[in-house]
Amino acid sequence: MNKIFIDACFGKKTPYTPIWIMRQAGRYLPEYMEVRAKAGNFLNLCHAPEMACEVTLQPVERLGVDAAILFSDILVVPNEMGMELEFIKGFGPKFPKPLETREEIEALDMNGAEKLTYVYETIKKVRAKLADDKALIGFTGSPWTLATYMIEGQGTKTYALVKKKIYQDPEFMHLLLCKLTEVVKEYLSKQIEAGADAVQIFDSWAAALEEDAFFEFSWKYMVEIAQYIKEKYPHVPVLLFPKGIAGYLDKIYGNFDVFCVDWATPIELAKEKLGDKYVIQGNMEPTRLYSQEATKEGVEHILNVMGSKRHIFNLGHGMLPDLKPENAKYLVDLVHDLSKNS
Ligand code: 1CP
Repeated sequence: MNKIFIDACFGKKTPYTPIWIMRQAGRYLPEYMEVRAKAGNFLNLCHAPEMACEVTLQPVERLGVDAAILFSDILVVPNEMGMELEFIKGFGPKFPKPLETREEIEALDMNGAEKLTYVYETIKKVRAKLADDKALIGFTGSPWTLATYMIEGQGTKTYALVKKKIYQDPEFMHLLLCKLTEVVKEYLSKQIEAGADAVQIFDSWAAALEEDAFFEFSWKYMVEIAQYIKEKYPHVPVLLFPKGIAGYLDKIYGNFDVFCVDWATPIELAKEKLGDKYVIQGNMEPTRLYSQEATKEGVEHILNVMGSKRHIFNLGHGMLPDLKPENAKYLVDLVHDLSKNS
């Protein structure tokens, strides 16, 4: 059976515009909170395939989205490369011993992808239970976004530590980024072998970099990974999400299928600059979901611009935890209804 999300990724005509929502599994769903309480904490949940499978499927069942996204986190990769990781309630992720020296980079475990067996187990379980016409999206953080956390130790507003490395010791950065690129290639390959139908690379901190630095320290590595996956698995769509780089769209290049647009980039601009070359995913402003009226206005605008062609609907970043599930359902139904046969 055809998966409408996969057809859309390859630019094929589909009966309506497919939709999934970044962070569609998570704290806004009471059924997620129940499973998470059983798991004890977030990382335990990622490590338990049976429960991770259950929360991956929850938004498909409740919202009727066209794709599931693997429930995990980008930071399990550095964790399995040997960096201790904590998720602190009310604060977020933390690496208590961030990377400082080249020796520490050299000591990272290059077999990290082999150790992520719980992720592949989750994918196998999800694929076995998911309907044939729904896609399962695997994912990873980009080398740059992962490196940011590994050097800063946590989320940051200034990126001071990691950017200091870029300008004071670029070779340190490239050494780390090359290692992450190799592990991520293996990680995505293994996700695909386990049953992921498509893969998305999240570059959440792309906007921290000025143009030349973005292409040298982030995009180049994302494109290298995409090229590797496209050569090995041409039937698997690759989606790239560099968040916040509206100003650099003219210089985007590479062999991948879907360009994901953040909410601050006008969809008209993304379509004009990249719509002929790539399918576009995105990009409703996530807080519109607090109001059904604002949601309707946002959906109508985006669908009008994209004309139900070469487009996958999504938010321009993740769903917020205090959102009402019925508003997310309203969005999914509205996108399906309004894009049908148009
Ligand atoms: O239950 C909880 O309290 C944990 C909250 C949570 C969840 C639900 C975290 C901690 N991660 C996740 C799941 C997650 N993370 C998914 C699951 C699939 C989905 O439904 O979309 C995905 C794809 C991610 C990816 C991720 N983690 C990114 C890239 C996407 C993005 O949002 O930009 C990033 C940057 C992270 C790091 C991270 N993990 C968790 C938090 C709160 C954060 C962000 C922290 C920060 O802002 O620095």
